[in-house]
Amino acid sequence: MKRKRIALLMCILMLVSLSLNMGSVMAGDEEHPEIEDRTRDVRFTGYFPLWPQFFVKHIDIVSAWFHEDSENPDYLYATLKLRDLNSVTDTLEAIYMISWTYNGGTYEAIVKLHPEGIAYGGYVISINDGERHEYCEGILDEETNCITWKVPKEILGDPTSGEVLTNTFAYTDLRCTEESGLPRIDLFKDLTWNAKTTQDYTLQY
Ligand SMILES: [Ca+2]
Ligand SMILES: [Ca+2]
Repeated sequence: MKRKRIALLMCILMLVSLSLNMGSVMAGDEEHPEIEDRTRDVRFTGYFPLWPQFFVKHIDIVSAWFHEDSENPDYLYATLKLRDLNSVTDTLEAIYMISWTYNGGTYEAIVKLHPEGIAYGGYVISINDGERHEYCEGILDEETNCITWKVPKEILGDPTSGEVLTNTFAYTDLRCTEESGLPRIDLFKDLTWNAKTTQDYTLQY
C-alpha cells in the first residue's frame, strides 16, 4: 500500500513538473508550421509559371508559423520563412505578408522592403469595419531567412487562450517602387493557395 502511495506521489510530481516546463516553452515552431508552402513556385503576376527562379528566391515562401511566449503573453508572434531573405532589394519593392481571420475580422501583418532598405518595419492592417493600420515591430533575420512580426494582442481585441486564428495565409509580391514612376503592377508573386499544409492556430495564452 505504502509503495503504491509513493508511486502515485511520484507520478503527480512528474506531471506537475512537466506542466511547469511546458508553460515556459514557445508554442509553434519551424518544425510544425501552420503553413508549409512549396518552393520554386513564384509566379509572374501571380498566375504564370516562371523559370528560372534564382532571382526571386528572396520572395519564395517556405513556411509560416505563429507562436507565443509565456513571458510575453500580450504578444502574438507571426514568422514567415523565405528561401533566401535579403533586407535590401535590387530595384523593386518587396512586400511580405501573413494574414489570418479572428472574431470576424481579417488581419494582415506586413513588411515592405525597398532598394535602400526597410520602407516599413512592420504593421498590421485590421480589415473589420474599414481599414485600420497599426504599427507593430517587424524583425528581419537574414541568417535564418525569417521575418517575425511581434503583434500586440490588443490590436486583435485581446483574444484569450483557446481562441482560434483561422484562414491563415501568406503572400509575397515584387513590384515597382513609387519613386520609379512606373506602373505599380504586381510583377512576381508567391501565394500559399498551393501550400502543402494550411492550418488554424489556437492561442496558448
Ligand atoms: Ca513558395
Ligand atoms: Ca506558393
